[in-house]
Amino acid sequence: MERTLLVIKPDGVRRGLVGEIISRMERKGIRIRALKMLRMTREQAEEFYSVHRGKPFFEELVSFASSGPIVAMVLEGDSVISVIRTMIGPTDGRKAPPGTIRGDFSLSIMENVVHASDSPEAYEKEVRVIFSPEEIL
Ligand code: 3AN
Repeated sequence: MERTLLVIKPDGVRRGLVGEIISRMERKGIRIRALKMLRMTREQAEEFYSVHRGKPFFEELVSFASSGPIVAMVLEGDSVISVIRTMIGPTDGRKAPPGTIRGDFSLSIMENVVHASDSPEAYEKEVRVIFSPEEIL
């Protein structure tokens, strides 16, 4: 069993897509091990996206990620990292195929509704920004 972090970003929460996205995870058979709503501080967002530090969109990304509440969850399942990356679709919502979360709900590369860890190493780093170990069941 593998774990991953899925974040419904401020645009997804603002647009009322929380239930839709959680429902897709549950229908797939993925287990929720932790779940919370929070607003990331600037410092948390900088740490969360530290691999993008120095890129032209970093500043805008950090501002966006800390612009409002997010819903973060730890999910568990067989090959869940790649399964969820498939379910969310490619970064650019304009190119993401219908049936994926971004393909169905985003027309933007920045405001693309969700984030999901892309490797076990990324999960370990990202989960620590948002959850303490006791919060994961
Ligand atoms: P993904 O979320 O698909 O793993 P990453 O990790 O390459 O994509 O990018 C992280 C976030 O940074 C994206 N979800 C998006 O919000 C933003 N982003 C990535 N590339 C760009 C870009 N070229 N212009 C603006 N924002 C971007």
